[in-house]
Amino acid sequence: MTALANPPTATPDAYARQMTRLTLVWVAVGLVLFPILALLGLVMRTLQAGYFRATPPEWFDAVMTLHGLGMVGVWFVAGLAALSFVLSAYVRPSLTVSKLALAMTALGVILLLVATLVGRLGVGWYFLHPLPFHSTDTWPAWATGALFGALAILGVGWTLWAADILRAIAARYRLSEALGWSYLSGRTDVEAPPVVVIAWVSCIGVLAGLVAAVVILLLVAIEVIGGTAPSDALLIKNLTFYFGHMLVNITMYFGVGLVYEIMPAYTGRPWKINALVVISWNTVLALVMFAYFHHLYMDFAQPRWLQVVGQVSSYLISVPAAVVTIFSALVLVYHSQERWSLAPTLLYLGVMGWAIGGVGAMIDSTITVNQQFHNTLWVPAHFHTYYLMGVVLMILGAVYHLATALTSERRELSAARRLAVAVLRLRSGDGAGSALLGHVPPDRARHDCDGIHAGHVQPWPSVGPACRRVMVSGRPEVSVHSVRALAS
Ligand code: HEM
Ligand SMILES: [Cu+2]
Repeated sequence: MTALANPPTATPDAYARQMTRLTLVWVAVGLVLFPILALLGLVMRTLQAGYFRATPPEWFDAVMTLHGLGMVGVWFVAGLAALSFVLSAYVRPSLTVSKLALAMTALGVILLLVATLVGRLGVGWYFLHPLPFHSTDTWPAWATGALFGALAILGVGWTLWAADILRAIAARYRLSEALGWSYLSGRTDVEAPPVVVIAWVSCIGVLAGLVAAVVILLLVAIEVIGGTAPSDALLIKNLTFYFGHMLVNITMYFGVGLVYEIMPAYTGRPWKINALVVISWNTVLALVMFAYFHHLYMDFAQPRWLQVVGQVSSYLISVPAAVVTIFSALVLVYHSQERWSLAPTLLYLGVMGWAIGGVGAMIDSTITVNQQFHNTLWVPAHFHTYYLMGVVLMILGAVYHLATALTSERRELSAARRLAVAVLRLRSGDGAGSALLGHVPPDRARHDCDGIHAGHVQPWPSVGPACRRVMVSGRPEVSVHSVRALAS
């Protein structure tokens, strides 16, 4: 395998080990839920094709609600978990907050499963107000309660998680560094890598979107508990789509951040911060909020200039977000000695799929087209393209990269342990090993061997300076070479 740009466990301390374990749990959650939710998609296609006509129609809506909220949630958390992991080479995201987010995600998922599969709640991901409260007995009131409970729990958990990433970055970089402005002003002493800039922009976006979700929940709570007049349906619809628009777009930026960080490990060329990257991602932060107006085209009650801003921003944002990333990725691989193993292939295909889905999105954000395409399958078609062929591939590529890096490192560590134990045995005897490499008292050797087997004594320090020079390097590749050299 190509040398890693940032070996994931460069500091083999307890933090790195726990971070690895936690990331694997997040990834496992995603890899288990994804095929189940995909199967639900297949169920919907089967029902649409006219099979199983006896199925009551509300099942389609319930399944679609679970599928839509579930898929978007799964890729959001998988993306943020993978991003936290690569960020932990530079900053220290809190493990406690991530664990809390994991527990809250599990609870939210259970509530969603119960609301849709038991309660048959079929409001769609956008739970268009006041539809959840007018089920005409298709679903019980508790299912609506479970939906809002799930949204509240997930919203709070993810807000804390994203806020903690910002905290971790702020602990090392100043705002001007995290946004790359210091780079533009010519200061190159503290250089935040692109993944830090992208993570910063993304987590600000996540928080903005989640604040909108919190406002929705508060308005609904005031209405239900306080018994006040119904909330303005258009306001709630706008907030809901702001939340959805931000969450989906930011999930793609998580994927792109992973590509920036991991792709150079395979092309052998760095993807360093530069003026283009800084200007692009600062522009993205500004534009992504305005591009949201493309969700307002049907709401003729609102001013016309909102729609115009929506179309113009949607067109413009494709330049900094997509075009810059796509061309940079092309430059990165062009004439490089890239070995197209699975991880870089998935990352690369993800960027290209994002471009294809993105063109679909731009077409849909054209007002005159949207008048015709709204409420047709064009809409799910374009976002399935940029999700399934885009960010899903990017995240899967990143996960594959991290998993191979971790397993080869683990294999190398176990080889190093075996070697260390053999060396200690040699050094504790009376023979040539002891004479050549330095003598170790037998009980000290036995103690170290036990510790190495149990995993709480590092193999490297216990073997002595002469052997250490061969074994220790900090880089797993070298240690494995030395193991092989000594074994032959
Ligand atoms: C893997 C195979 C997948 C299949 C077969 C599939 C299929 C479907 C189908 C048939 C619909 C209903 C469309 C309609 O009639 O309006 C749908 C909706 C949706 N899907 Fe997928 N999908 C898949 C993957 C994904 C992924 C990866 C995501 C996002 C990460 C996703 C997110 C959504 C969303 C948000 C909706 C709209 C739900 C709503 O309107 O409430 N799907 N999908
Ligand atoms: Cu949008």
